[in-house]
Parts: sequence; structure tokens; C-alpha cells
Amino acid sequence: MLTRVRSIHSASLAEGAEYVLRNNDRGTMTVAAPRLYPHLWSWDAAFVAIGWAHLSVPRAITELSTLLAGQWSNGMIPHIQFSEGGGYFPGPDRWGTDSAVCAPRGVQTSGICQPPVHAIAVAKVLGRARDAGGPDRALAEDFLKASFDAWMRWHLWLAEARDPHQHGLVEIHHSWESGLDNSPRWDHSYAMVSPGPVEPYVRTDLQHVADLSQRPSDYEYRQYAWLIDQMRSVGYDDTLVRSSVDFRVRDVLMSAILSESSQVLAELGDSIGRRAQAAELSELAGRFRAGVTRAVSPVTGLARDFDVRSGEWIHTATIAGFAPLICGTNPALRARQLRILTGDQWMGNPSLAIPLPTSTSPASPAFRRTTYWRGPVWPVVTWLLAWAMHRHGEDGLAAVLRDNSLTQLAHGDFAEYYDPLSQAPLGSRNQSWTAAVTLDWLAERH
Ligand code: 9WN
Repeated sequence: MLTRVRSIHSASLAEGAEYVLRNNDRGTMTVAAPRLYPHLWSWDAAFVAIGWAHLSVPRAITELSTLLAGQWSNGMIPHIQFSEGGGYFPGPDRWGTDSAVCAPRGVQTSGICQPPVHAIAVAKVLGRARDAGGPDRALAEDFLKASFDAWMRWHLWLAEARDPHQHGLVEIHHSWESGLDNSPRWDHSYAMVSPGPVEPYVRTDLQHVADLSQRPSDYEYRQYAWLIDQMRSVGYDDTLVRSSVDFRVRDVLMSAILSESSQVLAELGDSIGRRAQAAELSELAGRFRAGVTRAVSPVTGLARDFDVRSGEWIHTATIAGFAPLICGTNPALRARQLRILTGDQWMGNPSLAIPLPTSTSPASPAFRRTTYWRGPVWPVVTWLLAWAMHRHGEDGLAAVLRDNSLTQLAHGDFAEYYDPLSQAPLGSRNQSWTAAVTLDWLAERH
């Protein structure tokens, strides 16, 4: 049985989180981090909007509107929308999306996507606005009505372009699309990506972290650049990319997020009388829920990704294995997954300083305590899990996740990720989404 670690939080933690968001605010977009990520990232923007909703509902809506300004005509919401500020590799020139038929004009974006957590943000912002009432409420209701079709097109694009044969799993073409960039769940697939000559580039990320081993390796970056060059060379055309890119994996966590977000969007649609669209979204949620449940290994009880090129399931024990807890599944599997999550291979592992879900199981040979998505705890992922727990009726575990996270965050550095054994902050500091989820958790506790 997991214990809840008592956290001493104070108004100053909320003040610190607010400072981070305001400091990273560039007017109509919040950069993901002040130096490491000086642009708007798609799934970051959703979490950031949830944070903003506690400070200003209009500002939260601006964030989501800015994000939508970058939407492609096929429905894709790109993973980066570039600000005026430079200093990030790969920047707009490397992506070269100007030549992509579907890319928007007048807004510079990358050419891939990220997990569709946005409907969750719309629902959270609306919930907050409804509580506030008055002009905030009216603004948020109007925003939902005005933006509903755009969110719907985003979900339909994922379902059609990334799951054309209806496996109930979203196919990704770069590990950046998963948001869990160098997770060991991708090692099998990257072993088959042998970069040819790539145009020269300079990594900017290494200028902003003290310990380079916390970031992906140079070889991994070469593979990342190679995949971008491959997609750019076919103009980011959905069909051509699928038939030519060297990385093709059905991502089980992204699929679970699409499923649950589609259900949330269906509920939002129902609330504004868009019944036919709501029914279509619920059906989509069911299709991806079934795909995620089918991806579970009967042996380990964890969900697996599927490598399309080799035709193999990927068994590495990462946080993605708990995808069914995000989108709901049958009661027996749910009970089994909850036992695993709270057991000694995961949150109950005696080596952990605080019982929290790590990005890779601390009992796995692939676990690296300080390397990016290979082991550290990411507060934003904990938030997503806690949100899902709450939504599916596991309020006790949701509260444990929240309180233990607030303990982890108590120092106010708002790090991108944390060493699960020592609690040392890692990666960027003053990361926007870390501040945003802190604000949401603090508000929930009041
Ligand atoms: C590449 C912004 C993003 C997050 C991702 C995280 C990291 C980018 C990078 O930062 O990725 O997209 O340069 O490493 O992995 O989840 O959205 O915070």
C-alpha cells in the first residue's frame, strides 16, 4: 500500500508558478521553457492553458487560439509553432514546411504532431470559466462553439491519416511525435534507422543543460534530423511519408490519449448540441480504446507499441504501458494495471525517494535515472495520469499522485524532469508545463 507523502506547500509555490508562466509569456504564446524551448509546443500549450485558466481565463483561451492558428489544412496541429525568437534546432528552415501543401501561410511550424491532449485543456478551461461565471464563462462558451470543428478535424485527421486501416492505434513517424522522445520504447525501431548524410547542423539544446548526459545523444539527434529530412523531401504528404519514412510505430500512449480526448470532446460537443459529431467522436474513442486494450501483453499486463517495419510488439517497461489507465478498459485489466503501477516494479519500488511513476520502470535494465525520458519523473505525465485516475473514479490514487508531486515540486524550480532516486531537478528549469500543472494541483487542494 502506497503512503501519501506530506507536502508543505505554500502560497509562495503558487506565486513561483505564476511567475514562470508570466515570464515565459510572449503575448499570444507561452514558450515551453525560457531558453531550451523558445517556441510554442503543441501538447505543452494544452497544459499551459490549464495553468493559465487559474490566472486568467482570457489568457488561457488566447493560448489555445494561437495554437489553432498553426493548424494545417488537413487538420494536423503541428508539434511546434515558431515564435520570433530563434535559438532552437531544428528551426523553421530545417523543417522547410513552406513547401508543404497543407501548411498554413504566415505561421511557421514544424511538420509533425504531438499527443492530442487539447480537448482535455478545453474542458478544463471551460470548467474553470463556468465556475467563475460572468464574462469568463461567456468567453469560454463562445470559444468552444467557435473552435469545436477545428478540434474535431484534428481528431479525424489522426484517425484517418494515422490509422487508415483502423487498428485502433495511431502511427507515428518520429519519436518526437510521441512527446517521449528518447524513451527506450523506441530503441528497437531506431536500431533500424541508419542515417545517411544529413545537412550539417548545430545542436542548441546542449547549450542549456549543465549535464549533457541528461539529453539525447548525438547519434540520436542525427537520427532525428534524418527523419525530418526524409519527411521534408516528400513535402510532408501523409501518404508519401507513410511509404518512405524509416520510423513507423503504432504508439499506444498516443492512442490512449486520442481515445480519452475524443470522449472528452464528445462530451463538449454534446453540451453545445453537436450531437452527430459527438456520436462520431464517441465511436472513435471506442475504436482506440479497443486498440489499446488489444495491445496489452497477457504476460506482463502492460500495453505495448507496435513497430510496423519489423512487425513486432515492443515490450520495454515504460510508462506508456499504462495507456489503458488513461482511456479506460475492462475492470480486470484495470485492476491488474493498478496493482502493477503501485507495486514494487513501479511507484512502490524501494529505491524511489517519493512514490511517483517514473518514465521507465526502475526495475528495468533500460532505466537511467537522469537521462531524459529513460527514467526520470516528468511532473506533467504524473498530472495526466492523475487526471485520468480522477476521471475514472480512482480519487485516492489521484490524490496520492498530486500530493507526492507537490512534494517533489516544493523547491520551486519547476524542472522539466526529476531524478527519481535523489529528487534532483533535471533538464530545463522554469518549464512552463511544470508550473502549469503545479497551479492546477494547488487549486484543486484548496
Ligand atoms: C522536441 C517542449 C518539448 C516537449 C517534449 C519534450 C521536448 C523537444 C526537444 O520538449 O521535446 O519536440 O527539443 O527535446 O520531449 O515532450 O513537448 O517542452
